[in-house]
Amino acid sequence: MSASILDGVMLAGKVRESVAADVKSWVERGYRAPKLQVILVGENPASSAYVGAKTRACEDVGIESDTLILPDTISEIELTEVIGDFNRDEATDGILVQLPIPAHITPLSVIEAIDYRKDVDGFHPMNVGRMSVGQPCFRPCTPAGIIEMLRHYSIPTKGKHAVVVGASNIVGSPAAILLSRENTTGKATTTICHKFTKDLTKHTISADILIVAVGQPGLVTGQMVKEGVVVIDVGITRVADHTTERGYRLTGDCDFDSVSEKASWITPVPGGVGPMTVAMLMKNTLLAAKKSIYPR
Ligand code: L34
Repeated sequence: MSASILDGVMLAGKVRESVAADVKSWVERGYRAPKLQVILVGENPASSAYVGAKTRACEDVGIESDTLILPDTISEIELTEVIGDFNRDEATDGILVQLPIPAHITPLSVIEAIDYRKDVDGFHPMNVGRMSVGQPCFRPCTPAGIIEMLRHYSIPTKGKHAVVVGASNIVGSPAAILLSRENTTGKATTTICHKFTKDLTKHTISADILIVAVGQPGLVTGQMVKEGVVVIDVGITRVADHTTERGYRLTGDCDFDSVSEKASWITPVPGGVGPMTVAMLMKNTLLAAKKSIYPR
């Protein structure tokens, strides 16, 4: 088998078009445009690139955005105070602190400082908890984007074996929750693998759907998967490459050539999950502005 491509750029475009239309009618009804507040701590080049993609997407769909860049020396208390100001600001609908943040700050403390009604990343324990029990919530953008892709391409998940490699709070863990829930697209039998998993291949080889979110180029090879598997490669690592203009290329966690020989579907890197993450953020920000999830 030779895999078909799950086209994240195309599908993200569709999602953004639909958000843009909804924003337009929201504003035509007399409401102000939704506003996203991005907070970037320090100067991580990859983070700056992702935040740039997010603010361009906002502009594209009619969402206002502002990026506050803070020095990497900022204390946890100062950062939570800044967040408190945005929590209280009526004109701010969504708040996002781009991760990673400097090591002296505890990410979950910062995330918990965000008003969960403005937590468009879906990382706040309130949203994670509500997702876990199947209540309306902000779903994390990358997992929500993965679900959207599976749905768009009519890839069944019910009763399938979904294997998630990587147990992060941003991707792996929430992806596994969404895939295993009975009340959403999901209903899959789900295995979560992580750095303590013994014999990774034993698990990946039985996957009908394989989601890899580790950040380790080439971790999964063709020999580790079965014929017909659907592969979602969330990894996006900059690997030095002096033949390119930027001096690097982006590489996923899967060895694309050998895995795509066996897979039925696969996401490319770039052009797969990344653009979907950005598109789902637009969707969440609109939901926040409309107070669709948490009416008040
Ligand atoms: N708070 N931190 C918070 N929320 C998030 O949802 C993220 N994530 C991850 C890192 N930190 C975060 C992102 O935004 C990863 N991520 C992200 C966002 C966008 C893209 C990749 C990762 C993206 O647009 N990727 C493009 C290529 C971009 C490039 O050229 O560098 C792609 O085609 O994959």
